[in-house]
Amino acid sequence: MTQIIRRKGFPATAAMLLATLVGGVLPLNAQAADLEVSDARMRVLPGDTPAAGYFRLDNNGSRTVVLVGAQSQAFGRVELHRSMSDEGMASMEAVDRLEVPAGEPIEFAPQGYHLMLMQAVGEIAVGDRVEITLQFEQRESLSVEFEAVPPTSM
Ligand SMILES: [Cu+2]
Repeated sequence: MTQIIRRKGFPATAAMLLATLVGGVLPLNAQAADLEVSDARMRVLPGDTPAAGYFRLDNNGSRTVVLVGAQSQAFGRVELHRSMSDEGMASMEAVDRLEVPAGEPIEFAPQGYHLMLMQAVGEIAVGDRVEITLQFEQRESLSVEFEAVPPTSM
């Protein structure tokens, strides 16, 4: 009797093991799942002045991801920038790569990191939604909708 029960039990255990393995493999197809972008917005300014893109990026995975750039069909050129203030003088510099460790969210926000959105292809009005693709080192890109907000918005 004991033998039969064990034999009956084995396939069930195997099936569970398989389900666990498959469950562990499948997320590779949705690699962006452990990356979460929230509060994606862009401050639009009149004329040819570049817009600034802000967002929060959460890395819910187990390893560091590296943001290396962004692009958008709505802009001729997109760069990662960081604003700095040195003895009251505001300036900004381009950032080639930005490491986002697991569990340590990065905020793109005024006076800090931002996407510099240059050479707008068309007029962007407050309330518009514009798709921007964030590019990472050694993993698939992530498309995010940014909402256009007034220049006075934080
Ligand atoms: Cu900038």
